[in-house]
Amino acid sequence: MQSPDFRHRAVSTLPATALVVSALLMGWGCGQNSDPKAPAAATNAVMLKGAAVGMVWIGGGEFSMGGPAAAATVALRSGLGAGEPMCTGLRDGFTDSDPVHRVSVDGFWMDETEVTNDQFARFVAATGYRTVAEHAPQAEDFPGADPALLVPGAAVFVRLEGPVTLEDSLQWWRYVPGAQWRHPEGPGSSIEGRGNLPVVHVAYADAEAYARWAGKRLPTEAEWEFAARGGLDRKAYAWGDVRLEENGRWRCNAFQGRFPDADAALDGFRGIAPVRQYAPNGFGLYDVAGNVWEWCSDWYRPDTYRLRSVEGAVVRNPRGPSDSLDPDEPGVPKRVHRGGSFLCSDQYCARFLIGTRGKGAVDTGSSHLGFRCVQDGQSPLAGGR
Ligand SMILES: [Ca+2]
Repeated sequence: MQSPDFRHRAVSTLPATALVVSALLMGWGCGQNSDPKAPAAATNAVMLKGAAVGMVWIGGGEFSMGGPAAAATVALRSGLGAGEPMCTGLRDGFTDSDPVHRVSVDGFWMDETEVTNDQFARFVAATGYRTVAEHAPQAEDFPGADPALLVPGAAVFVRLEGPVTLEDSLQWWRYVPGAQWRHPEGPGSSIEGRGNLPVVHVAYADAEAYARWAGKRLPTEAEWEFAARGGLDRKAYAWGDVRLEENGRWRCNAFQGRFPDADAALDGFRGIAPVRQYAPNGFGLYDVAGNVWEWCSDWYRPDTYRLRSVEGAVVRNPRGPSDSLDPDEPGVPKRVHRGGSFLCSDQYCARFLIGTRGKGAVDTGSSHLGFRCVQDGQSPLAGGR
């Protein structure tokens, strides 16, 4: 499931006016497919440990971006239990990741894992940086909100005692005053002993600030997907076409059981997991599916792929549209999220499907949203670094 745009919405909605929309319930379109006539992925990506510590060289290449294709979506749907709730994308198609189209990206370095609490702590210690969640929302941004609610805080997933209908995501998300990266569940919680967990409650500006400090940048959506596919061509998942579990082996940290109140944690984790708990993908990247969503630098629009694919040519190094549009919240600038989180399941949000897309308001972090960075450079094969 996707991060709620709490900074924009929860604060406004806590007062009586309820503009409770659910990016959660919408943005999950499953993409229908289309263009599988494109040649097989001609990736030349090479996994090499680089001079950049904790990064992998992604050699770049051409690939089929988006999906899953319509036929693949039907197959995924047919594997679900009869009568169970179903992610709207699986049911109706992931429309914003359709059509599948050919894209190429140049080579780049990418963090092997999501940025961890320990890494983010070093950045904060060196710079004194304060995240968006540590600043009070400004009254002018939330007209009509109760001033008492304009306090620093962030969106936290809360565990419910029993089943609920899935129409209103604010049943399981709360704007928690005092929640921030050091206190992921709010005051009283801490990251003590959680240094190797992905940092969360990072807004887009926070992720960018870290990246700049580290001499890196956030990935474009195309770079992210190219890397996450790990050299596989048009597969449903980062590891191929088998589902999340096979012969007792789990592939990523997601949600099992009845969403959102009964996470069976069959994959070993209820909630967020440390990085590197599951096998890496073909390029040596960990947790590209599940655990926490990851920021990409592209603005989000649902029509990006459709407009991009009109010409039929290979799109080289796309950086996304020049502006953002989410028809459900047209006034809220949003960037792309990718990879899904520990809250994803076939019942609600199957965004661990590697071609699918998420989105989020740039000023909104949450307890299941993090990031990883990339860095420009030369291939180690070219004797670059
Ligand atoms: Ca899990």
